[in-house]
Amino acid sequence: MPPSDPNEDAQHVMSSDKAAVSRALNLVEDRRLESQARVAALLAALKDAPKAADGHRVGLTGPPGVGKSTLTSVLARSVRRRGLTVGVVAVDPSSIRSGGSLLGDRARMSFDPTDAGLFVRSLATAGEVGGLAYAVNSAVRVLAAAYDMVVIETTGVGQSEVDVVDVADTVVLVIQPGSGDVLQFLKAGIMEIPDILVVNKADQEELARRAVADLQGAIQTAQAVGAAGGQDADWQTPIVATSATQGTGIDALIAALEQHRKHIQSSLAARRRQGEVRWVLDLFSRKHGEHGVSTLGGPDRLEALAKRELDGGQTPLALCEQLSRGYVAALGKTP
Ligand SMILES: Nc1nc2c(ncn2[C@@H]2O[C@H](COP(=O)(O)OP(=O)(O)OP(=O)(O)O)[C@@H](O)[C@H]2O)c(=O)[nH]1
Ligand SMILES: [Mg+2]
Repeated sequence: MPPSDPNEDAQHVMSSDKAAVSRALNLVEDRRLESQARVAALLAALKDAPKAADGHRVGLTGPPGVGKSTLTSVLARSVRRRGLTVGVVAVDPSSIRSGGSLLGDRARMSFDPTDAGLFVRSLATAGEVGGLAYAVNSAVRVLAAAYDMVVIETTGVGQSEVDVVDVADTVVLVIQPGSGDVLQFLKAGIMEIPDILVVNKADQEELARRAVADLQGAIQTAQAVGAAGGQDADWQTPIVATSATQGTGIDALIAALEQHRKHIQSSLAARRRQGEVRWVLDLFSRKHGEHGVSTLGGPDRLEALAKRELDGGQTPLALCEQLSRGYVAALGKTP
């Protein structure tokens, strides 16, 4: 197959051509050097996609088995009924360990394959440090250029390889009733307060009611002590009870999402830029460690540099490669 023209590919992606989006995501997953250059060119061509600016990137995260995938499918269906298009990417870090083959099972979603306004994809990538983070960031950019809403499903609370905060406008933490961990984390200020908290499996009514009340208390405490930096002081994290299997609470979830999207509207560009800066720095330090960071002048200098380059129009992906090259060159100069 002859290499395609990235600008042409970008046009197809921006017109929500499913086959083109799918090809773009294949490319994103492919970490061979020659593909990386094509990804960079494609992302550069997608940088000013009109949909990307207006869209909503929703991160759905939470412990294994709480119902994220089930919830994603009912959410997507409801959003579609409202006339908006949806792109979903399900991330499974464990697929790295298992060689990437399990992934299809992970996203237990039911979707209408004939719906042109709905795209669902699981993401896996083997090997290399930060490979999945690369892939997710790029995949979100591709989907954001093509669809009104992008949903990113990631498993995990706390230290996961993919920090969904870096790529999502709105972070939704999904938990199930009767699970104490999240409550403890919130109380102890270990966890960042999500933008929206969902108690799924609320068909277990009594347990769900208690979970909502407990969480309400924990969030109030956490917000009162100003826990988990970087949060909006003037946003009250709503707690939404849903049953993904019974389809209840979905309208309330959509209302909360819309409200949060509206709330961040005026700071959206700055928030996304901050996320990009964090993503670049995280990835760089994961790849090159403290030595890499100090060689390039320390965290503050690196952050300022990243912000300047991104403000200047550099894509995060290209910036990462540029910083890596800078580090390698600096190493070469060290006697
Ligand atoms: N009772 C009840 N069960 C649910 C609900 N939502 C999901 N489940 C069930 O919970 C199980 C896990 O659902 P998934 O949607 O795969 O959960 P997940 O969070 O995506 O799981 P991982 O991706 O493996 O972390 C399945 O058996 C679902 O049918 C719900 O609202 N109520
Ligand atoms: Mg899942």
